Amino acid sequence: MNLPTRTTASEALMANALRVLAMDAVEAAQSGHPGAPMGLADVATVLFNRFMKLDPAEPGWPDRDRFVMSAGHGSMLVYAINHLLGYDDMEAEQLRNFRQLGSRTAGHPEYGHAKGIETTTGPLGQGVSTAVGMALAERMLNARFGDELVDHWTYVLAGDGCLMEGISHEATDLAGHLSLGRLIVFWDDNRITIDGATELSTSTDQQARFAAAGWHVQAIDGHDTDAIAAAITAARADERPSMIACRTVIGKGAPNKAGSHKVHGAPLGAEEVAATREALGWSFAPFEVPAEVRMAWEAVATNGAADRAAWQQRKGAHPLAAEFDRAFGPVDGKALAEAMTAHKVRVSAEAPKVATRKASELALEVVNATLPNSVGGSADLTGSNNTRSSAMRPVTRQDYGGDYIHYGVREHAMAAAMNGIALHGGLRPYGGTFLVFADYCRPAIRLSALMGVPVTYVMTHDSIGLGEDGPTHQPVETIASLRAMPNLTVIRPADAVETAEAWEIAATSVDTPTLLCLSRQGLPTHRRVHSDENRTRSGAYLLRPTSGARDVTLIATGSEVEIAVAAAGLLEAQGIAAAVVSAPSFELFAEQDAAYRAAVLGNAPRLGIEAAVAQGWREILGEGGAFVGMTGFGASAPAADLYRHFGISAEAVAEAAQRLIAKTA
Ligand SMILES: Cc1ncc(C[n+]2csc(CCOP(=O)(O)OP(=O)(O)O)c2C)c(N)n1
Ligand SMILES: [Mg+2]
Repeated sequence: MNLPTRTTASEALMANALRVLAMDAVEAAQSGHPGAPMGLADVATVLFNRFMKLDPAEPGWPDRDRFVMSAGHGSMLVYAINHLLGYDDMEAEQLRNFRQLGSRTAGHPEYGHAKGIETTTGPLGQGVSTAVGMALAERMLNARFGDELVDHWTYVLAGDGCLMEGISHEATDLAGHLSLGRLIVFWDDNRITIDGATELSTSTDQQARFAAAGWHVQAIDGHDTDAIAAAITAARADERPSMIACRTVIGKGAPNKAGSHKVHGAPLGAEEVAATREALGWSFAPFEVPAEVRMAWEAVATNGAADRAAWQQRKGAHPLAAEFDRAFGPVDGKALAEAMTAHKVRVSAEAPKVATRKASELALEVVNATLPNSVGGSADLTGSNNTRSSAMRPVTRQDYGGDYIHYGVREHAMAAAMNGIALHGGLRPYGGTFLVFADYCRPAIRLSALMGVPVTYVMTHDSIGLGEDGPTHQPVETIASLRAMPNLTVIRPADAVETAEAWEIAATSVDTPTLLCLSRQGLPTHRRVHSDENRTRSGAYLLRPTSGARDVTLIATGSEVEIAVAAAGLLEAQGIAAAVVSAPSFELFAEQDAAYRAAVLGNAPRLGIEAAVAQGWREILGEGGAFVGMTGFGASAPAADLYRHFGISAEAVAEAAQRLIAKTA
């Protein structure tokens, strides 16, 4: 391969510009991490100067290379690079206002805050794992659209911390297994973390570890520009994912503090800043960059613009151009709504008694047949999560043309990889595990929510209703904890109709991830009269109205809606008018206007029913409300026995309703 040598003469200067900008911005903020940017400046310079394909004028260009700063505390490196590349939203003013309210230069790089930030990083290990999803998406789209349209690389800078984190072990294992050759990880091997030398806490042979997982591994001096370039060239030539161990000095350039954990996360101080300028021979004022350096960095952008123009031309003449644009464009919500309405007509007529995990599979047949860029998967629970629809076929290292990913027993990496797939664009991922293991992926779910990427989590076995597997597998606090997370839509559908509606919401979401809580056990179809309207979208609605004034309102979710309906029947026999509200999504209900919410909730006393803890219900139930659910962990037994044992039954609900009415009267 004939690799470009764009501007080599001034690479040392280009790198020093990054060092000084990072050092000065941290000094101005009196907060931040100068060590990693200064140590990684040479690696970053060679990568961008000789290899990266990007166009700051078109930051979303689908065939750009992806750059992930997994060591997110080194955010100033990203901001300095993007400033020098000429991104129009990363002016010097942004660097001067590093870490200040309202600036784009947040403490850690945040997706959506500024152009050229491919993913939010900071929670160590997430970046490298998200990048695995990006590199996988690249191969999957390459299989669909070919080299002319999809042919790019994912580059990651990861520190000691990223590689220590458990998620990186899951993710690198998966990347090696799938032989994601378009992924190149630079390990910032500076042997320093916050507490001091890495020998305090790790003895892992990282090179051996990556080699064991099927990676191509090299080790270089991370300050030798030619060695860096040669290693990247060799990495690109190898079919496997590559790890380049870059031996670096943290805070390189600072004469007295380099190499010490003291430069990890504190300003250098005026004296050391001056000494660094002196040592680097840098005579320019803070945020002043000499024209020669600026031009060298801008040449990278100019080259990238030419690459982008050539790609645009190729795409213009490509037979798959329209399909490609559709994959990267908005979801065809109209087509899905039509298909899902037809499905709902069938389901409400047939009224199957199925678990909502099975109903989810039925809905997925519709979603996946309608949206060709839907990508499924499960963390080794495919048969239990019902995530694989009939026409799906697995993605393998030999054939990336499939649309179903066996993530293995790696929940956290699955969630992070799904973020990466969604961020990459062109594909819409969903993936399954047991709801109780949401905690095994929570940090990545949190990033989906924070970034606003429309990933769908298919979480089955959502209560004690899973039965014999027992309390290790029975979520009780999980749903409440997920409802506490901002910008996550949690939906716990009650039957096959609500499940279809939930999938329509999830599959068309633009900037909110969706988490479906689905039952293991069979549930009756409550909605037997078809309505075109997606009632789940309102979050909660009157499922069983009363003929006259209500004496009590029973509000339930998921599998407990059946119990609420039965309890309403018992109460009716006693002359008590009980309305039943199905409340599949608290978040969607909170978005409705006050009049709608008041009409649904009514003025009668309210009783909530959910086989989970009461936390989070008060907003719906009000001060005077009552709750039937769980107060501690579950147990191992058949589901029906457990519901009886824990007092979650139609009889118990009817009694609780009577007590509530008596108390309020
Ligand atoms: C999940 C997580 N745990 C802890 C932290 C806090 N933290 C930030 S940087 C860091 C040390 C990172 O060491 P390394 O990756 O070697 O970075 P370097 O000091 O070399 O810049 C820690 C513990 C974090 N950001 N994320
Ligand atoms: Mg380190």
